Amino acid sequence: TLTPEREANHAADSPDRPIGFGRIQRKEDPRFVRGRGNYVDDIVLPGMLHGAILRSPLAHARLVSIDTSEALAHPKVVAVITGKDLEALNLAWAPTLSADVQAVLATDKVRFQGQEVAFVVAEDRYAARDALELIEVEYEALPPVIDARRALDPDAAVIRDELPGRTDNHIFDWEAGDAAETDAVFARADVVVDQEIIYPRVHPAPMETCGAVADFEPVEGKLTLYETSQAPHAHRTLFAMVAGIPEHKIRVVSPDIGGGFGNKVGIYPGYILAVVGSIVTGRPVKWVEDRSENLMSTSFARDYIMQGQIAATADGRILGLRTNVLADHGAFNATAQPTKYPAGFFHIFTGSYDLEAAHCKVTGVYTNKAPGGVAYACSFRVTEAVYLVERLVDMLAQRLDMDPAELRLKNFIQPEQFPYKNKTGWEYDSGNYEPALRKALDMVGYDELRVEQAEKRARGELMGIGISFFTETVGAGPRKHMDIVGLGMADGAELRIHPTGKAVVRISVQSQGQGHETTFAQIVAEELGIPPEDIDVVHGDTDQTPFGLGTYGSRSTPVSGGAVALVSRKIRDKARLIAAAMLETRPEDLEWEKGRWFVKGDPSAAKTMAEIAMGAHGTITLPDGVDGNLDAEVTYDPPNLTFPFGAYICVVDIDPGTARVKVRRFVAVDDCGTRINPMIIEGQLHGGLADGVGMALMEIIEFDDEGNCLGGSLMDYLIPTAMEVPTWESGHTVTPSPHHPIGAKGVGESATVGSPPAIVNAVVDALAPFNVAHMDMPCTPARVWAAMQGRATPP
Ligand code: MCN
Ligand code: CUM
Repeated sequence: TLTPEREANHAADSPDRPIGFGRIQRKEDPRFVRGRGNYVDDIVLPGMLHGAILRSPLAHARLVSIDTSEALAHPKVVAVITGKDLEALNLAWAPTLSADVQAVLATDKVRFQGQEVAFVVAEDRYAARDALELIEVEYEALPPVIDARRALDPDAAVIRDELPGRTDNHIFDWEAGDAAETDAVFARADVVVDQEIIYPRVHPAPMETCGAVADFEPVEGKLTLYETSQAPHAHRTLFAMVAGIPEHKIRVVSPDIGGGFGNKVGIYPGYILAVVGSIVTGRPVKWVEDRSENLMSTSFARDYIMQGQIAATADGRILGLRTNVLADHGAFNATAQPTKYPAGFFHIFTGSYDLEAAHCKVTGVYTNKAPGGVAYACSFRVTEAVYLVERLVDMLAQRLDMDPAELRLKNFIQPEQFPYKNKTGWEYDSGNYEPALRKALDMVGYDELRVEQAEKRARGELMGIGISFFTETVGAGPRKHMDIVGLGMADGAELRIHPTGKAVVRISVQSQGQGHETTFAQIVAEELGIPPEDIDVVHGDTDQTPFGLGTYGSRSTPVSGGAVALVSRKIRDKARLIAAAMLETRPEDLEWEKGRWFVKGDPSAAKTMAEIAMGAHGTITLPDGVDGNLDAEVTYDPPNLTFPFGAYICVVDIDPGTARVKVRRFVAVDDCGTRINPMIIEGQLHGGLADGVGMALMEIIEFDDEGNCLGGSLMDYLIPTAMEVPTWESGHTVTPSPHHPIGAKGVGESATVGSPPAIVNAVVDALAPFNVAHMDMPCTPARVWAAMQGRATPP
């Protein structure tokens, strides 16, 4: 049987589908379901060579020597590049997105298992891989720093000893909120809950791994780079700065992308090596990593050790929150986030509650692990923040013997308090939390579930109900507060209406599966009344689209969505002037109705957008100041971020014999303001909820004492399948953003951010008979079993 959602989706392509916002089927899907997508690995250029990367087997070692002679003698090998070669070109080190540098190929030391050591370029992929085994590398092992808690010990090996004056593994200290005020609030609290909460290292593991095809044309000096990128324009500027190729001679193309989830924000050594390979050989070079390379060397996520404290009165009024975080950033600080915020947007850890004080401090450290840290639908670390506060609130409820829903309802920021300034510097744009939570409670049948749970407990069965309520902050800018390596976070849009009334809109953001070709056409359709199928959305090619910072932090709708609405309105205004000339009346006498301008009081005297477009390109005398054609462009600098929110409730059953957790039900009520395409929103939520099940129950990238990565394949790094997830039950409320042109807030990361605490809260709730107060993710059978035995989490 079909869920109501699926039934609605089946009806989505009915002839009376909306022109504008609404449930329409995705324009991009016909090519995907027919296998006609065009991914980086589908690109084949004449004379193209293939690159492969030799990676370090050790986590920390001095590089003594590299002998490439045998590899070079391989009949199909065209070039072998080492760190020494790059040093000569001044390309051995590249700047990261966090004011650090990262080795493109190791020169002095290797600093994590899987680090890039040499690059082979050969006639085919197999030969390139074979030749890797012919390279002789001599390493001198060094003690690795694996446990972030040991990284600052005086006797810890210094990982970044190549940096002048470096004597330890400390990267940064960052804080937000008021420490003294928070201490005072804690001092007068009746109850304080104090818990170490770990958000383990996980990996976004997109279906398509990272890759690039570099094509350097030596006569023109033009580089065309096809790459898996969430931010083609920012990448182009960085390539110009790193490689010294003038920016107008670089074209970055991100074709179809098979999932990004933050994994494709940064610039990896492989991309740079493909470029160097093409320059050196004079031929196009393709580099595509395999699954293990992706899991072991590209941007991981989380890895936060959080000591969290929550203070409240005896009757459940939350007073304050405080946390001290140790952030493991791996061997190079390559996290991607606005410059001002080394811990991303973690300081929204005050959540959805009206507090008197809050303070957080984050310390970043180097370890001998892969770099990264901001990925996997994290909204710049709101994931960690929501997990922390929602676990602490649940622990407080347990301590006070209060219902967790009740406790949340009692402490929510109230609707009349918006725009709400929180204690760490955010201004929440809008919110109305209670109806969302009440709706979720109704949908799940909360009271009946608690009765069922009590009955089951009496019989020795383990059933848990977990709630989480999250507030996100997504849509970075504005540019004056937010930049990435100096590039202000604003985005452009260009809209061109062809003479026949068909349109093309060019945007600076880059879809990796979010359905932008559909939803951005819908924004134009809503504003201008042109059917979405008549609007082509162009993205992912720097030669064809306006500058902008790209897709991450669910910023496409909040930022580029705003740009597209405004550029449409610019066209609508211009169309009014042209329509007035065509109708021989004054613009003030015209009224807009979706798709046409008509004379006030005489709806039959009207010009449709198509007629106006033809007029704009035709022979009529245009009014003064109107320059013909129907084109416009804007750059949108958002005044603030948007603050979507949601109420999630999870029901789990735990097998008392095997400790296996089964997610029986999951209700998600989301509020992302104005909804452009409900079907796409549900798709985003379903994917994010599955992520949540993965992180809560299965996924972790662990290391042994030597620094061997234990999550380097999908045999070891478990991700959920249809077998592990329930049928999602979703609902929504609508609280528009007051500052966004169409009132929309981002939604792409909401479910990944909001769901893990609901699931862990449910697991801990199920384990109440065993007096479990907290357990760390992932709640695998072994860990749950240990918790049931009253033992600490097993390794
Ligand atoms: N949308 C809507 N109405 C709203 C908000 C959004 O209809 N009020 C639609 C948008 O128009 C868009 C989609 O929902 O088609 C997601 O929009 P948005 O929230 O703006 O997020 P982005 O498009 O910026 O996508 C980025 C976000 C991030 S940061 C990660 S990580 C993630 C995610 O999207 N990676 C994804 N979802 C993903 N989904 C897929 N399939 N693949 C990924 O790599
Ligand atoms: Cu943090 S993952 Mo998304 O922002 O690309």
